[in-house]
Amino acid sequence: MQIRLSPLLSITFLAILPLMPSCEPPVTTDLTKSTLIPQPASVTASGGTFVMNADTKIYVSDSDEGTDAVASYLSQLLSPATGYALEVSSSEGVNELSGILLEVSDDATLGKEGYELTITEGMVKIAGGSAAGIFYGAQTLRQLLPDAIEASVTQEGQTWSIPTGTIRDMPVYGYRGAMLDVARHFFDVNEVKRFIDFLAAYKMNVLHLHLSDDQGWRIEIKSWPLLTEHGGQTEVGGGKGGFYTQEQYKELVAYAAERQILVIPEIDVPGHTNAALASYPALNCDGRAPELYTGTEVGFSTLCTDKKVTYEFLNDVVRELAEITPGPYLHIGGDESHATKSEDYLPFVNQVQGIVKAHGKTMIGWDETAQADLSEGSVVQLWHNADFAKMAVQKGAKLIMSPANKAYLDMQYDSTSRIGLHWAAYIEVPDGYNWDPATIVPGIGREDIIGMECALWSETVTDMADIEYLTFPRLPGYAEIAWSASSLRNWESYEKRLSAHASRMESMGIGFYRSPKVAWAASGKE
Ligand code: TNX
Repeated sequence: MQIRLSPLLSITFLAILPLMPSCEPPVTTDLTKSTLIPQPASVTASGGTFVMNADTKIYVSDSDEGTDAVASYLSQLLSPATGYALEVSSSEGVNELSGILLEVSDDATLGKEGYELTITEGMVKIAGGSAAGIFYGAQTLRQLLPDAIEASVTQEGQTWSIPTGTIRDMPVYGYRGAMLDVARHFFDVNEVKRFIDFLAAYKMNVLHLHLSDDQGWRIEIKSWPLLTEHGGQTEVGGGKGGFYTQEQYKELVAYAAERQILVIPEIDVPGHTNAALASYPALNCDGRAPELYTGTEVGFSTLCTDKKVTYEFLNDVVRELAEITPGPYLHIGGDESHATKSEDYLPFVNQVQGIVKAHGKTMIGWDETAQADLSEGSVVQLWHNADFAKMAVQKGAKLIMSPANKAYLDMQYDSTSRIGLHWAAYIEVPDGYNWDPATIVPGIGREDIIGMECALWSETVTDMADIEYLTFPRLPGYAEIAWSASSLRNWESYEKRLSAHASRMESMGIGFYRSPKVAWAASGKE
């Protein structure tokens, strides 16, 4: 079909062209109009602008621990697009500071993760409760700069201005996580680093790595080398799989730590263990190793819970993982163990909990583990069963909220989404945003919860483009749920801010899902 415009219509069309939005969004001088995600606790504008230029320096005080690292992170973050050196120097003895100053605040009301960002025409000051707070202030500063700051090449002719005013901000939850399943499909070190960068940009602070499942074992365990030599060699669909050496894992832990992100490793037991069972016949009750598995069924495998070698194996795995994991937590899975006899499941979880404790770590388990004798401090991650969550709270445990029908990044947006599952729900962008961890399960409140985590299971996720498509634009919403007070959150405000983030995501090279549920700002690039 051909559409012809009448001459009159085309003239009218030409006449309105100059009124259409240009590619460059207008620069605002009103800080309260900034489209920040997550929404900060308070914003006050003063109507001017600070302009970053080739002479701008980043100052740190010699006495503040950890701020050096944040300063060089910030310098490296802002350098590619600006082309500026953004030299880091000591604030000591400098009379007329002009530039960006990072310092640890003595204002206890900020908490460790809070910050105060004060922007005047001559100066940007980020005062944080600790290096973490300063890091989050730096992420806010990043979002206040024009979207082009995300470009990987120098943006000639761009003015790097920021509206002046003050932002005071701190998170509601101390645990703001995302899980990445590297077992169903393997993602290499660089891909995981990019995922970590996504989390950092939205002030999330936990990366939960699902390191083992039926389809693959992804972390080198030196005392049981076949786990990766054999069990790491494939993935869903029969691809070549892969694994991280302990050195590579440490590299990821360090990369995450530079971004204030804690890595929580998960070894899923006693179910979801076909890759381990295929690697070591002794772990099977009948002493016979199954074939490697490349399908997507769940619930068919189990470690042999009454063999001594099973616990020797787990002790070695937990010991080696604990040695390379500086954070306090180890996740032991525990979900969907349908092949484990029910009378064996609880004693097994109790025993694994003891092993985790013996190696100085705190156990996290999926909600089924609430049935065990939870020790003080153990944490339960809700994914589908509210009764288990209540049981956990009754036993004194704290919860991480990951309800599958709200927080699973592997759920399709709608029935037309090119990848993803839908067993729990279709999760369009507003559905992923419009809920509150503190009210979603009746009887469970704010005080029972340490935070929330979204989860990207990877049965249908094969590469970075797939990760980006399912993660964006939902991730910023999960970050806001975990960071911002529920009284400050509403869809109308969030939708506006998210739509303004489209060109930012484009500059970051993120191939995001252009949800029809979001009125995207015209970026000129569609
Ligand atoms: C359920 S959530 C699982 C995973 C699957 C996921 C797919 C959970 C603890 N177990 O094994 O990958 O659904 O959405």
